Amino acid sequence: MEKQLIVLKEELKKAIDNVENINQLNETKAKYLGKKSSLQDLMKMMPRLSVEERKNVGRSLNEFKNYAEELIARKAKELHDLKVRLRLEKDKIDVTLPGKRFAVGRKHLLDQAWQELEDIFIGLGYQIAEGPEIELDLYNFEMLNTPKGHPARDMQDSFYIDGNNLLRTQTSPVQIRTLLAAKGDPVKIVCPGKVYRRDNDDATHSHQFMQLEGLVVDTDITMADLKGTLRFLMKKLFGDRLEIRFRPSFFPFTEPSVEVEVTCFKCYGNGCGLCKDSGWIEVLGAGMVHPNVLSGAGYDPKKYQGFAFGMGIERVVMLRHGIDDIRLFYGNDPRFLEQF
Ligand code: 2NL
Repeated sequence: MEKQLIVLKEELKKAIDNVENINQLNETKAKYLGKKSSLQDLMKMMPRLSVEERKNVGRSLNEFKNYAEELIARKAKELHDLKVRLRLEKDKIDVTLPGKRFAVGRKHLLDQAWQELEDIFIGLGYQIAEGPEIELDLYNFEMLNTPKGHPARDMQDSFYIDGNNLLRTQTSPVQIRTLLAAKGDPVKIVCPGKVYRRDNDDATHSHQFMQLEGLVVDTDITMADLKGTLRFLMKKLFGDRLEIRFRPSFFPFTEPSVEVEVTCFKCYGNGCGLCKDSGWIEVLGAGMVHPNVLSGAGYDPKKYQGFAFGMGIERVVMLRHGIDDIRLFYGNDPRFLEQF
């Protein structure tokens, strides 16, 4: 019996050594430990042995079984490791190879300015209001104290869709819509957005550009509020050292109306090419909301006052960066866009 087991061990060891895959290993396992194995045959002899013999044989058989199981387990692990190694070798990637570089885009310069302007006004407690780009003549002109035939319409001669609808020439119609919706309550908004005018495109004009208009309507609003607000805005945009000044102007929807100028930020008032030796640069238009606009939108002009302003976003950005051609904004040339 002992001898038989020693031979069996040798045989098993050889068989396992020759195993090449998991199927073969399972077959070998069945052959040496399974129901029809010689081990089972030997086990079946046990009842016929004496107590003393049974103890010894039992121990030997057990020892064989442990030996066999350990060999099989070790082989199973070997086969598994081999499989993993082969797989890793096959799937190997060289992480030291240079990769493909993806170009990272950025926010368009105009979007940056748009966002910066919104942030400034949100900081002052304003709401942002937006509206449609196809507008009623009623909101774009009529309710802004600019009736049909008014000479001020010429300056923004427009893209009409039909007799009543046009591409908005300013974002003021959004402000009219806001006033109508507020039904007599105070309003404090800025309206950024695209506007359209039948301009001949040149270096500083485009048939489509962006505007930011502001409107504050409440009781006790004076021109001092307008001046303080715009002075703050100009300092944020062009630098703290600057001052602003008002010059008389005309808009149908404001009275009085002003052009707002800032100290030339290139020469600081000494005179240079940028400010045409005046020391001042014109940036935007503003004024106190015309009583006709207030009453037309349902506000009693004796009780309510308002100030309003409007500026071109492109113009502000061009001034800040010394950009001399508005068409660069819309050309999508990365050599231009990447600079900002
Ligand atoms: C410009 C400057 C301006 C306004 C826009 C406005 C809006 C309402 C009432 C009164 Cl609802 N005014 N907006 C005021 C002054 C100037 O834009 O150069 N526009 C042609």
